[in-house]
Amino acid sequence: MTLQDEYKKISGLYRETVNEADSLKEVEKERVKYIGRSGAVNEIFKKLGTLSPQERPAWGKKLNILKSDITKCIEEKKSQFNKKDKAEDIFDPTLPGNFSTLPSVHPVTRILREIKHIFSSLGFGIAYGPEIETAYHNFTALNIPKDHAARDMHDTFYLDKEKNLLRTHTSPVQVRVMENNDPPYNIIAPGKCYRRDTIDASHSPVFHQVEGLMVGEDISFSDLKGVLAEFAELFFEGTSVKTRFRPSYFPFTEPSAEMDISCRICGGKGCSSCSQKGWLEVLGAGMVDPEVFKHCDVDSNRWQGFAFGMGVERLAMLKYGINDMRFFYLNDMRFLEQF
Ligand code: 2NL
Repeated sequence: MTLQDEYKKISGLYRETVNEADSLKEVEKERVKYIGRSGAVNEIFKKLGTLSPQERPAWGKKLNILKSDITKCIEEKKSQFNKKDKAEDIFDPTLPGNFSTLPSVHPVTRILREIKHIFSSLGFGIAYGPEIETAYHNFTALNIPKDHAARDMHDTFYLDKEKNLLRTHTSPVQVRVMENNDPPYNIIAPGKCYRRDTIDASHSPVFHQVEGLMVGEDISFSDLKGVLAEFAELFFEGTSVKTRFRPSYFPFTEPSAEMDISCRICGGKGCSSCSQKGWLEVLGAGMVDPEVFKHCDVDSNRWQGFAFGMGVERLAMLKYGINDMRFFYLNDMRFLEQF
């Protein structure tokens, strides 16, 4: 093709192809194609040498004008895309937000912390102990005889024939505190417990318990009632919860009692969540049996006091109105995100 033909072709073509580009990348391709180092215009410049000296200056001028026209056309096209990109970046306060979940504390951990905080405020210290226990600390020292139902293979995870096991409650922590320290005692023992239970709405083979022990020279059943009613008041804050104590039986306490709270759903009238009773059981307690003191070498003629035990999952279910314990262990984000 002659210089003249090529000039005609390029000058008639560039507007159309540049305007057809539908992205900045495409426009850049067009720029390289027409006015890049080895683009079409430079190729025409190379052919200036084929013209006569008379013709050359005029064609040189024409080619320069073509080059600057193409440059202008490309810049205009580019600025169109830039404007569009900027418009997309503008913050639109009417659009829905990006909802991201903030990290939160597991409901069982939360309740555990609340219980610890309340008893700390009432003057209790916190004691911890091993989850692998001896049958002696878990049963014998607590006056649970060898043929007692709780010792049955069905309830306990034994690690060997009969000596070591996974603790079935946190009472052995309190036994160890009494073994290793002189009275008075004023402690709680929070932690994981294990039982060979089938999972259902109210059972889990791993669960959490908080036990407590208050022993002194002048601690009576009135102190038991006062401390535990105060705990209920603080734990179920602001709902004017009522408490009542019913006689019960535990091998490690005498007398023994269970504490109920008035049902917060029906206000005590009776509904399906309290089995029409108007009351819900929250914990077990009692005066430490002298047999237990004897095992721990504590003089029961001088020292007396009370102990109690509560299930953390149970308290969490009561506080949050959850009817199935399995929610705590499924780790479904739709459940966990609510805490
Ligand atoms: C319940 C009942 C209870 C205790 C736990 C205890 C511990 C020692 C001595 C005497 Cl070292 N007692 N613990 C006493 C009464 C009740 O728990 O239903 N827990 C969920």
